[in-house]
Amino acid sequence: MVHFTTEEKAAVASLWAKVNVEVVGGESLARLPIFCPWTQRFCDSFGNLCTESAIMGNSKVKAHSRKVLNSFGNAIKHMDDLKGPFADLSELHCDKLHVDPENLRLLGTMILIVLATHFSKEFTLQMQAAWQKLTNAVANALAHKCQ
Ligand code: HEG
Repeated sequence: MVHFTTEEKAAVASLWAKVNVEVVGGESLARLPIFCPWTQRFCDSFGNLCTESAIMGNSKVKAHSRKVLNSFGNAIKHMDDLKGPFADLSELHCDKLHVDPENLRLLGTMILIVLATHFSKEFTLQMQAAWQKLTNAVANALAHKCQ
């Protein structure tokens, strides 16, 4: 189990307070199929995903990304124990959707990239380290049932 220091928790929370979940979530999720076209196999029901602008403007991608980012908000409230709160989502992603755990990590990386772009001044090395720890921990909690 990863341990977050008080400073790391404070760093994560201070940036999270400024995050617009729809914008950051939308751009992060949209970047997944742009950079990793193979993930599109999960998006059959999402409509037009053929071009970058179609992905960025896709309302289902936006709605889904809001869900994904809100579950990061939930993670921030439970940083000392992510496994419990993510147990059901782990079952969904591993047993039902068969998402490759590598893609769970990739989405975490896309979130880091988007945060760094939006908050370039605040995204210090310390801030990056704290967020990277969180995105890894969330990916691990989600992948827990995939083994
Ligand atoms: Mg997943 C559903 C969170 C990565 C594919 N994902 C969901 C839901 C949440 C969530 C909260 C809604 C569950 C519900 O409605 O009960 N996802 C989530 C997080 C992460 C992630 C926090 C990041 C690490 N998801 C992820 C990746 C893929 C994926 C990488 C595929 C490459 N998720 C996926 C699909 C669904 C969800 C296909 C079902 C969408 C639907 O049918 O509405």
